[in-house]
Amino acid sequence: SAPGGHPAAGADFVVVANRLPVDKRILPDGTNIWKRAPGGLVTALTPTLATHSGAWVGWSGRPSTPGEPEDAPDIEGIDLHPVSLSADEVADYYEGFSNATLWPLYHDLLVKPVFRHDWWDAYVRVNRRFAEKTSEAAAEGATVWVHDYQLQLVPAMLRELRPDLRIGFFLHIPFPPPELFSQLPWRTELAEGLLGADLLGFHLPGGAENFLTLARRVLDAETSRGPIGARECFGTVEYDGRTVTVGSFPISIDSANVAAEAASAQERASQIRAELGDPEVLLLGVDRLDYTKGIDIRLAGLERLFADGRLDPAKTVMVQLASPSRERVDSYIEIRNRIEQMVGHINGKYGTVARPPVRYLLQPVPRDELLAYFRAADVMLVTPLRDGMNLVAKEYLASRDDLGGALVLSEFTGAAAELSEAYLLNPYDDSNVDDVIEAAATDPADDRRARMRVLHDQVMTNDVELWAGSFLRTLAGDA
Ligand code: GDG
Repeated sequence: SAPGGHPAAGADFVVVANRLPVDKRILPDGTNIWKRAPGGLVTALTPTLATHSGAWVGWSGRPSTPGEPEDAPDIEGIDLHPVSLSADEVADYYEGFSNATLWPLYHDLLVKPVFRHDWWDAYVRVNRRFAEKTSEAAAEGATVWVHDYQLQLVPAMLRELRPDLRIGFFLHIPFPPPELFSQLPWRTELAEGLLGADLLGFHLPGGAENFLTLARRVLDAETSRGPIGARECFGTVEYDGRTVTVGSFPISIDSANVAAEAASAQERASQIRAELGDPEVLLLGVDRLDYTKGIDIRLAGLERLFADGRLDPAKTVMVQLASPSRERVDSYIEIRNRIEQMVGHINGKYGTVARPPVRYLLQPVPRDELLAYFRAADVMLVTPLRDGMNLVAKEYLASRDDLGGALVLSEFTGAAAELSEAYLLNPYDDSNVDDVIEAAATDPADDRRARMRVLHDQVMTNDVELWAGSFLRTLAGDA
């Protein structure tokens, strides 16, 4: 160790996220294997990680047994640093505080958040473990990028351990208005945790502005008052003798790759349509099974359109691909039951034995298969009640370089701020839901194509590289 107590050698760029970019699988014979888990974040950061000496601190996705050492694989030049969590910590820090307290609180209280002091204690303990691991991994003066709501205390904990580091934090979900945030018994601690960063990034200007208001009200901090813009017009908070920059950085996808892979899935796309009986209208939903995503909203809309004779169940198929998520959290068990009941009801009432109108999977689908579905769908249904951004909408648009298809998009997604040519809807307004889905399914092909041309270009130009690049340049102070 160097005199400061931190490694003389170490990474000069460190990503800190709840999950490592790999999954740990245990084979029947007991041996562990690691599988690369490709996600937007890995893709976005791979160039930066490769040109620097890069490290990634995160959890393997499985509880560890006490005493068992974590093996640490390396993938493509990224040094991986696993953080161990016990089964109790998974229940209290991850399923509890992160996903039954913060997640619903930051998503408009769609379900009632649970406030438990023992969960908070686990959250503090696990955040400290992440901060310590990061401190061990980072070289003198390194840049550290901390991600998301599970790790909001890490910036301040890390600054205390390592004042030499440049620390950025990005929140992938909405940041709520102070009126909601203030319900948290630990609102002051969380706000202080975040302010350990040099740069705080949010998807939307509104989230950044919510944070500035909160810093004034809860911490009595001095802040800028002017409006925030996407990747420009940053705000500031004066706190603890430092200036923290606050900004909006709308995330995106690896657009060029998605477009190329989707184009090569065209044959499979035609096959999918044939397998479904060549419907006149193929509607598609792709989501983690989560109550924020409004899967129930689109099913209810479909049922009303059938009931009112506005769509013909004999000529319409809706495919809903849902991937299992947070399956032990009560509110996720409830939404799953509700969705499955609705699917059964619609198929029972409007289907035939040979042709049920709704096809529902509760399984993760391989990436190339997913892109083939995007390519096959006439209408993509993205109907969340609240969503930080929504990458599915952007992936669908990138996939359609044939300019086919139509995107139905909830106004309550971050993506709606950039995608004004989409078929926008208010998921809380039943008749609007019905009108917009019907329009997207039946508008003249030329109108749909004109919209898709603008939307496809928007996503091709504003990709994840722009997101990561603009965040990291701002963090470095040379935006
Ligand atoms: C959070 C925020 C924000 C889904 N099912 C399958 C599958 N997916 C992939 C999608 C997409 C990703 O998962 C989901 O990303 P989203 O952005 O739509 O939603 P969240 O998981 O809620 O993400 C969100 C995001 O963070 C980034 O900041 O946009 O607002 O909530 O890439 O394609 N992929 C495969 N099979 C599936 O079955 N292969």
